[in-house]
Amino acid sequence: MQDGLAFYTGRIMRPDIHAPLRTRSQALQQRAERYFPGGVNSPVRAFRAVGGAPPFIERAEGAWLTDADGNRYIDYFGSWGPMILGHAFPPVVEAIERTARNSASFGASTAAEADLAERIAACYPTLEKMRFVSSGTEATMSAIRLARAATERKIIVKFEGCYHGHADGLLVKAGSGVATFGIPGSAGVPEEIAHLTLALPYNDLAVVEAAFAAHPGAIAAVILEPVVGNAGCIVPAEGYLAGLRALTAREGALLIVDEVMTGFRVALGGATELYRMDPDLVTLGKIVGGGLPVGVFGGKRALMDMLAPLGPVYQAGTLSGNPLAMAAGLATVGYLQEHASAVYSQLEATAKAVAEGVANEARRAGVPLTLNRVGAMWTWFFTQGPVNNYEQAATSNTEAFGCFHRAMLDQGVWLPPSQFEAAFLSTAHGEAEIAATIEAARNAFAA
Ligand code: HOZ
Repeated sequence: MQDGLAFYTGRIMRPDIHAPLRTRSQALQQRAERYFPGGVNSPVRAFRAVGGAPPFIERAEGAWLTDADGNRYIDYFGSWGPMILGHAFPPVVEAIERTARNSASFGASTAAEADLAERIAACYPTLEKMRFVSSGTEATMSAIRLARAATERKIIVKFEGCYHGHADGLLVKAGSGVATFGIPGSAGVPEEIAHLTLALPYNDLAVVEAAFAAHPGAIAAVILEPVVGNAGCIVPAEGYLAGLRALTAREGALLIVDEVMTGFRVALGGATELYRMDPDLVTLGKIVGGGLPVGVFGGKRALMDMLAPLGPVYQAGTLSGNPLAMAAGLATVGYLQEHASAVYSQLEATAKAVAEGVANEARRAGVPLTLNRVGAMWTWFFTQGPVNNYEQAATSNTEAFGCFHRAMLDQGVWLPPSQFEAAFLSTAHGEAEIAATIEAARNAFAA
């Protein structure tokens, strides 16, 4: 065993820390396994990468989750991103309640769709026109269809460890659950489709240049997470994003910036604003729906007008622009817009305090750990680092991460249950939560 890494054995070393009882959660998991593969409706919820049974959540308020046994946890995954204002944020709850009284769905247009679009366009000038869909997967899938139609080309460039939802062509060397479970792609994706996706290392412009040289006039689009969240948090190198913009423009390919995770998270205008990007298409999700299922794709007017009913590219959805989702999105985006300066400076301060506080505890305990963070989105990689691409992220000691995760959970701190996911916090996280989290980490690292 290496120095300072005794907790790698899988034990919490402080004898006074015990896992709380989770008997109701365990029973609920057993019942769920009768109906759902792995007992879950999305693989990353199954805790397979960190061990232990996942607690079932009964309710949540602000920064705190309560499980079916009444145990409470400080939430650092925020429903995988959307809950930037904390759980059951009153203006969001009121907006949903008010809207539901007029019926949950019409399958026809409502004023709220343009109300939300107007607010989004004010934060993301690239989105001259947009479409609402019901998930991030739908948004990226539709953006790619549009890019192929606009360029009359077939090949898509993506980056290893980036995850853009579970559409066939985007699962090649993907992040999130695909990286968590160590599978190279997905069974059921025909080779002919996988071959149309080139997965390249992130943060390396030369390989993108080489791909364009190897496939002249054939690459329709480059899609990326501008700050990677789905391989854990990876920060774009200086000049990388601008370099991709210049390369794609030169080669007549489109640049699709997937801001499903970073949108309204790393800044009000997401990474597009933070890194002054000018992409052709942007995808959004998570926060923009305030916790309800929403995705958005949009971009330059001429491109978007290729969509039916104006143009030949087909895309549709029964629940697209759903009134409840629009209401939750409007309440969330409206609040963020109106309080942007206070919200984003608070998020930066609290995220910095907790992310660096835990990293300092690791350093004191002699545990090799690399912290990557952009605003209220970060990852503690259990490796010496640096971590600038998926290959480097994959050097992390995932067993150590699993031990750390269990030790934190048992002390009431719920981290995303995979080394290859980003942690998030909300405006509801305050000094008490930060202090309790750092103390829990100190205990977890105490060998
Ligand atoms: N897109 C989420 C973050 N990686 C994962 C959510 C899920 O797959 O359930």
